[in-house]
Amino acid sequence: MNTSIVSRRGLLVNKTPAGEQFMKHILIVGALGQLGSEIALALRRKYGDNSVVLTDIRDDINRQLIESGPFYKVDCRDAKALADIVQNHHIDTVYHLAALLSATAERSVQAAWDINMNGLMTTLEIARTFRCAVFTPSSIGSFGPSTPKRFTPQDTIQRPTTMYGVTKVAGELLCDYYYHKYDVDTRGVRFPGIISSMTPPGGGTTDYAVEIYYAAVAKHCYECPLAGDTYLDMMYMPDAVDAAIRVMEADPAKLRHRNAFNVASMSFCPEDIAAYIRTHIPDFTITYRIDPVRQAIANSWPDCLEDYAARVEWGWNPKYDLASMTADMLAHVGARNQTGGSPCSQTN
Ligand code: AKB
Repeated sequence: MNTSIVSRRGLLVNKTPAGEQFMKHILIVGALGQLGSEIALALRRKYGDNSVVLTDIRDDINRQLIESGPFYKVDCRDAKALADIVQNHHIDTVYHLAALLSATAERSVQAAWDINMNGLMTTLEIARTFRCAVFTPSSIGSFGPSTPKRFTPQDTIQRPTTMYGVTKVAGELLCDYYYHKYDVDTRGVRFPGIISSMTPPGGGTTDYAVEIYYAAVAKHCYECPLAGDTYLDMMYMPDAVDAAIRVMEADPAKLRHRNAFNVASMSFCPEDIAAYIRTHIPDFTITYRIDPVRQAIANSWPDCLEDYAARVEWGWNPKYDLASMTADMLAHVGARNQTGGSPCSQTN
């Protein structure tokens, strides 16, 4: 029988007989972004539409998701509005997903600090007051040029050279702080670039790995903003959603780390992804027009992470590699784009 118990400082914890946690009433802050919209779908499917409350700063996209359950248009820094929602819906778990991504953050440094840090602080304070668990995504962007580049360890040097990275390291530390000081059940993973056929990313360094599939289907060619040999960790969305849910349901007794677990599933460069696309679209071509901002960010990040802690502590086990993801992406993007491709003679 599932039970609810109270932890040492008053945190309400819902547990299955096997010791795993389960969530009853979930709030997603930043629910209409790339990650949020697919985590929202998966959580609504698993826990019920009315048990998963969504908020976002905008309400002019994804009507279907907005209308499938409770939704509020709220700025992630609006403490009063979020506290009211948490109280009224008896929220026990918050997914805090509102953030500016790396390339946007380099262009809007102060806004990135404000949204990424004050947004997270608002959620953590509400979680402390109302005794909620919190999921916060960190990123491969929390590493920098002095971090070991290959098989980057779980616990290692973190001296990022981007504003996004600065906010991600600060966020990891803040979440650890709230756990140790206030017993808030904070958990999280360091996501790589996320690839999805449903919701486009926005303002990230790794966005090319989504754009390339759309360009391949529509035009059989792609002009890439990163150099052909730039290796980065990437992950297909179903695995990312699985990580975000699985880490929150993990038995806390088994967690030695809490926030910022390295999670890896594949590492590739633009030349690699182009080669895999060519196995489906033989005349696909890739050309390069390097964006210096994105290239500098990518050069400062690891090539590939080591993720032993996540595998041992909560059973992280990704399903997709570059071959299976490419087949799935091209099938989904192709199904949406029935107009067919045309040879690439014009610019992207
Ligand atoms: C970005 O490129 O900024 C993100 C990330 C790796 O965190 N996708």
